[in-house]
Amino acid sequence: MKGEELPHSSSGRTSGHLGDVNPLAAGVLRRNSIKSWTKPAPSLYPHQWSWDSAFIALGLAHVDNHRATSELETLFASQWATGKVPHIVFNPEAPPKSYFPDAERWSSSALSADAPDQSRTSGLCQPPVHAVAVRRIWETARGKEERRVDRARAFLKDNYLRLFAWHRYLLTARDPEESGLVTIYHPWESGTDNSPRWDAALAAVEVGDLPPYTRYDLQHVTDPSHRPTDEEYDRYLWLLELLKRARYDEADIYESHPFLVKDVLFSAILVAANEALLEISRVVDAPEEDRETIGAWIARGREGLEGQWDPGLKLCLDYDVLGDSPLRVRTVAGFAPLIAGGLDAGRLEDLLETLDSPAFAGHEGLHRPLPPSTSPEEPGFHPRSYWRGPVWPVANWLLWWSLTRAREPHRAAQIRRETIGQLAECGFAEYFEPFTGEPLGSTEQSWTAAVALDMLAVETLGSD
Ligand code: 2M8
Repeated sequence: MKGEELPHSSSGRTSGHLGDVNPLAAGVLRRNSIKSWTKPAPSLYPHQWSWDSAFIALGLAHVDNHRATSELETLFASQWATGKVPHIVFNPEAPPKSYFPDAERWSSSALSADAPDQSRTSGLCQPPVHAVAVRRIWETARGKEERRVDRARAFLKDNYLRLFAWHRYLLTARDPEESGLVTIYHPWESGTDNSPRWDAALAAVEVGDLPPYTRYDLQHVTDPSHRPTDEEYDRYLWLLELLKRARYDEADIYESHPFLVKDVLFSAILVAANEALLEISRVVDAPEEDRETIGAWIARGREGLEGQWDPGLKLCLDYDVLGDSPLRVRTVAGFAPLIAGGLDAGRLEDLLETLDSPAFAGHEGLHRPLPPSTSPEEPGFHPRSYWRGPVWPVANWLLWWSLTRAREPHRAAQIRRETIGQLAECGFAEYFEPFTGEPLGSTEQSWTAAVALDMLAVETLGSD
């Protein structure tokens, strides 16, 4: 794709006009696109990431339906035999020494017969936003010319079984207890990598004899404090080493791994994705039996989340399987029941109270009333460090979308207005300092642009 100049000032900020956000966001996705898929960011992330691609497809559905479908098809082409959709599909043409851990370090196809032969992937997975994106592709095609509707229906038909296998994997291999909650093996699976959600469970991991490594991520950011620390990286790499020793075998991992955590955000996204899958199953005329199964998955997920509710904090908490205890930290993940949907009025009120409280969007001194990824009242809060405090547009999207589904249009509209305003003011950064609005991490982050496209377009869809 040919690059196109943005009206950027030297500080990397956009023009400040709300009306410019849509074309500028589309430009970010065009510049980050490679063949049939899109890099999460120009240089920091040179491969295909799973949930980034789902968000990217969601945004692309509004501007280029064909690209939206190819984004997901490329990702699903690397699905494991178990149904797992890998968290990274490596780009064989990425510049050398641009991202670590690389495909060699994961060695997934050499170690596991379940890994795909034709591509190289990581051995982990990420939150399953994909069915939500597939449904969006359908929603944006519906009511358009016949050819487009037929193409979208065919795409749904081709991908329904892949989505079903992906969700079944999460409901079985990742929840042998049938708790309704997904177990993650690594903070990278949560997508909120260095969040203090994981501090206690990670502290219990003893790092053994770690093969040497060099971090390349630090060369792409202006300040290393925006990224996880070296101590965190040692633990991340040690957990990877242990997964390799288990040859990525789920039963072995469950037996021996020192990091097994029930992730409520991941689990809630799975519930919402199952709602989308249920709708997709109707479009493709799937067997009634499938619909019953998906319905049962939704109910089990919501029940599991209810069991993790902390009435004192008025938030939902992750659960450390090995420590047999809830992880009592206030982060945006705590709004999981809102994302899962189907709430009664009391629970919704509790969550809205927490969202508006000084622990989150009501905190004094915030640049904009948007929830920091970690509550500023938490000891683990850090306003510049990645998932420890900065505001993430992609997390705002999850809340905006959930509030819309919960029929809270005014609150949803406020998040949308502030998010789009932030991007108009500061550009499509990966994340933002909550008190100053300073853009942090990578510039031109694809999913930031994608959620802006979706937020700007969806009100005209009339379906959400
Ligand atoms: C971040 O995670 C990767 C590891 O997967 C990294 O820091 O190197 C997270 O923000 C994750 O949620 C995201 O999918 C990925 C690519 O944007 O970057």
